[in-house]
Amino acid sequence: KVLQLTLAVIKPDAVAQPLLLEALHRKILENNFIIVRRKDLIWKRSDSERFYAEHKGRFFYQRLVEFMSSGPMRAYILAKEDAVSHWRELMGPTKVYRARYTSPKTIRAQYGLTDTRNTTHGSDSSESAEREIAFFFPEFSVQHWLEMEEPHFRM
Ligand code: YYY
Ligand code: MG
Repeated sequence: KVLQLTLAVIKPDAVAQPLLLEALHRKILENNFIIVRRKDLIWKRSDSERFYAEHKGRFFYQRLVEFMSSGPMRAYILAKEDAVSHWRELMGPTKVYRARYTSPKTIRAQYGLTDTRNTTHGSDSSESAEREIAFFFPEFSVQHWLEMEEPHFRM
């Protein structure tokens, strides 16, 4: 089976709650993702603006940029078969109240505070995963990982 990489981020609202951070880490493991890399970091406002450039001009852009640079985050590179869609499924819909209505067992439904403070990020395609992994982990080489690490996880 082919392992796919995705970027998962635990946002500042969730990192601020140590037990929630721990629970989300556990959830990743319980769902059989391989934790390829992990990093705790704090964004400058300019990092936030760059990462969310596609949303510039939307009504929530300022509050999003502000929030994502408001405190520590934890980023993971995760690997699994269909990692991108599996992590998105676990997260649930972007909007917390919609998530609570349509998919109450998802992370955002259970722990999200608002549409902006929605606990987690996940790449939405393998193309955005590649771009977002490079953004968070500029030192990471997919090629090197495929050669040196991925073979150890083959079943
Ligand atoms: O990929 P995902 O995070 O599920 O949603 P996007 O539509 O890409 O929006 C990115 C980010 O923007 C979202 O996680 C929170 C914020 N946001 C918001 O604050 N208010 C909205 N109405 C929509 C999105
Ligand atoms: Mg998105």
